[in-house]
Amino acid sequence: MTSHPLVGILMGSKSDWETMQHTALTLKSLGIPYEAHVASAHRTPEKVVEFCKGAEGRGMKVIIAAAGGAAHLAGVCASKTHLPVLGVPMKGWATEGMDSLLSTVQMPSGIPVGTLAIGKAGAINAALLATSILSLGDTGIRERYLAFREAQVEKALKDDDLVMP
Ligand code: RP5
Repeated sequence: MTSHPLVGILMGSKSDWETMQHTALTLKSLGIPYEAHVASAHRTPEKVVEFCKGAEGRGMKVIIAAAGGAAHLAGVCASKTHLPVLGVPMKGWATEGMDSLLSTVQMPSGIPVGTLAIGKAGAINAALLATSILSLGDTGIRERYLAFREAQVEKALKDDDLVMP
């Protein structure tokens, strides 16, 4: 199994970690090496640019960028790397994350960001989508991802048993 980080998680603030820990936990559970950093498109733009420019050279395959409010982090990341960038809009703002969602998802044509749902669901799904992308070129990751999905089916079927009269 590869030990160098395949996924880079960037978040605009430490306050985003409460949500983004779910990305990290999901990647960990699937055996995907990652690294996570606080780097902001407006507070520390040079750090964001340096990270994204160096990501491919360091062996990374996917970048996950999380931000709230005027959430331009994912777009800035995507402008500095051709690697797939997945955006996770943070909740908890004046509009419950709609501002984050729209400013992450509404990229003008030419620089794509794959945007996930607001908050925890998006954080978990960003990890799963990253795993799906990685599974295209790694049979071990593919097997672990398929096993995860199968286990999820089994759990859902068991849950259904519980609610039957
Ligand atoms: C954004 O501002 C961050 O991504 C975070 O969601 C939000 C608030 O940051 P803090 O004021 O909590 O540091 O850039």
